[in-house]
Amino acid sequence: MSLKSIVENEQKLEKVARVVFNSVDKDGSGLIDMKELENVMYSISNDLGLKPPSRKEIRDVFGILDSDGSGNITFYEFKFLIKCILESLI
Ligand SMILES: [Ca+2]
Repeated sequence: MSLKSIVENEQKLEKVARVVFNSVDKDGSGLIDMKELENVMYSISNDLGLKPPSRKEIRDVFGILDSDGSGNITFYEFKFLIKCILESLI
């Protein structure tokens, strides 16, 4: 399964995003908070061999993703992040 085929297929994207979302949502609340986003950003940058994100970068990403300003990231907001990450890797 190529990255391109995931990005271009809404159902595949949904499936991938759901698996990642559940692994990020450590407390199973159905929402991702700042701490949970911080953990995932650290592990992604680590996996990709990039330097760890700064607090500002984490806050910026959180602010972009939390588009309604609720203080949590919903699954749909998160799915958008996954799509952007995959697209950046293609
Ligand atoms: Ca949570």
